[in-house]
Amino acid sequence: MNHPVELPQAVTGRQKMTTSEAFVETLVAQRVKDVFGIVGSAYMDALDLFPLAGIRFISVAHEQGGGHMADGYARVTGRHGVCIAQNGPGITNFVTSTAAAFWAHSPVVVITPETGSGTIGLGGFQETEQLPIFSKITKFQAHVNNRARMAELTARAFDRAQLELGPTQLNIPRDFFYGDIECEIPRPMTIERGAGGEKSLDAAADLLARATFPVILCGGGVIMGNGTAEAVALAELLQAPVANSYLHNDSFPASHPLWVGPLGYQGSKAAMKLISKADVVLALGTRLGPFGTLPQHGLDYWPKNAKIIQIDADAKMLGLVKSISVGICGDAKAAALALVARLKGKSLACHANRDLRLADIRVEKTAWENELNGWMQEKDAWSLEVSKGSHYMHPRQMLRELEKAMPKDAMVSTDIGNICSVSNSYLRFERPRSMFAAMSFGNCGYAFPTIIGAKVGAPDRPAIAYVGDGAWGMSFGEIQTCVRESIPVTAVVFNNGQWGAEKKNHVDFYQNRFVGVNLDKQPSWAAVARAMGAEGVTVEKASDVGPALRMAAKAQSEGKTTVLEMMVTRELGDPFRRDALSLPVRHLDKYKSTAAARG
Ligand SMILES: Cc1ncc(C[n+]2csc(CCOP(=O)(O)OP(=O)(O)O)c2C)c(N)n1
Ligand SMILES: [Mg+2]
Repeated sequence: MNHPVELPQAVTGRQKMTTSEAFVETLVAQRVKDVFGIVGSAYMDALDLFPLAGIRFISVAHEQGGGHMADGYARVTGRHGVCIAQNGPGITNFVTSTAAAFWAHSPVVVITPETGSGTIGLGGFQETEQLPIFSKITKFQAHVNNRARMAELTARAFDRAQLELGPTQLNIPRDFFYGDIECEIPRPMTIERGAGGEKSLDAAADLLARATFPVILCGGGVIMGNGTAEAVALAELLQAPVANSYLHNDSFPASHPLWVGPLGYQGSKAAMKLISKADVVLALGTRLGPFGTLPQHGLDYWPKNAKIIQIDADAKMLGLVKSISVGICGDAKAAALALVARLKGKSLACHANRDLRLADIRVEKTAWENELNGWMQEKDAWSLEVSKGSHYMHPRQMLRELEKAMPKDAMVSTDIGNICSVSNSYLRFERPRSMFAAMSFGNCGYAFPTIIGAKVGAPDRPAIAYVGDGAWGMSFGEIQTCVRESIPVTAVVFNNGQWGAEKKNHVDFYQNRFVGVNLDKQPSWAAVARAMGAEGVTVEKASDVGPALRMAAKAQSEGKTTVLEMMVTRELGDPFRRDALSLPVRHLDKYKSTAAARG
């Protein structure tokens, strides 16, 4: 149990209270226990009540970090993540984290106190229009336009975040935290989602019964809908291979014989080869995001002639990216159960060739594991050149060692960068709510604060962030939060002395004309960690990686945060955006020397 203490109850019945009391009591009713942010005069009257309301205020180093922490907290608990800050600059610092939570489908409530209603538009202090800024990165915006509506609108922001699975904004003119109202505190809405329409479920069951090579693609909806057991039951009934959608490696247990690994950038070749053979794909709880199904490893694997059944809780996602044969607007768990019920006892075409398909799965998985075992370093000319003579580790070699030493039940967040992306090949999980990658928003600086929030939500689980050194420069300030607030985590920092993912584009497309990609004169990140009151360890040898990770995980149980600075070569894996870059064309004489050579 993470939170053995009895949660305080909100007051019941219509009664007189201040608006700050109404606001805080609504948080209590919504079972809020932790709020991330930086203190500010704008909401001080409400903040003053937090301790007696049983709400912990976690004081962070930068509001963006606080927003990511709320995201990590929401992703691991399934409950709301909450962040708050000072009007104006504190709130604009939430923009990136809110956009990231939007694409991670995290129920984060972003509380944004704003300039006082009496002076809006006069250009006083810390004023900016706070609603337009968040309008495209939230699922719902509540603006408290009247003191009497404080509890109602606060509750709605919470309900909508769960209902639509994404961040919502609660905008409150700061003077509205003062004053008396009479109100009743609304109770949280209970949301029960269903399996989807009967006809579409029938059509899906019919397609699956006739499929000779069905493949299941498990997405974030399986995780958020707590539907792993149902996905396993469906897979076992069909004896179908199961791939994870991009960056949702925790959507199906990796030890299961039907698991074949993740699709997408640096994903599993076994998953790609098997899905390419599918005649029916069951996309369970995935929006089939475009980046997640791009060709990889030279494989254009998406089965263009297969029938696609897509199940998503958000009706707007059905058929948006890929054309589908059947769209089911439903909850992944309930839909999987409904399909099992329909298919049980039916004669299934895929049972006729079951043994052949199972053998296929085994062959492809073994081949991919063997390939990974032999792929300890990158083999392109540039990587060979920069790693020649280096006594540092090969990134892949280090990632394999981390995988082997990964503590049981660990939560891992990953950042955006070349090495973090390559880690997609090596991250395997047994239970959902374990992998917190920076999702489609793809912002550097995501992983470290996100794992801090996850640790607050699940204090008994080992919490590990994978971060490139460039992204680390953006986010290491939150070590202060770990130390100050006693939130022990482990950051694994990949020191390759470069913004590697972008440098790879210079290598592949711009003939090594490097601009702004080398991270020279970096401090020792291990020494920085120690100076900030955490543990800091520099790791140079592959054989030291496992022991260092195990030690750092153990230190978490002693309350200590550790930064493991991994010294790796400058070699680089495949580029991120091969799909979006072109060779340079130049018309002006002045720039001709930078044009791609013809030929
Ligand atoms: C906030 C933000 N700024 C810039 C980028 C562009 N970008 C994508 S990957 C990357 C390089 C990451 O470098 P590092 O964190 O050192 O990891 P590496 O690629 O070296 O493994 C950059 C700058 C981004 N995704 N997010
Ligand atoms: Mg780097």
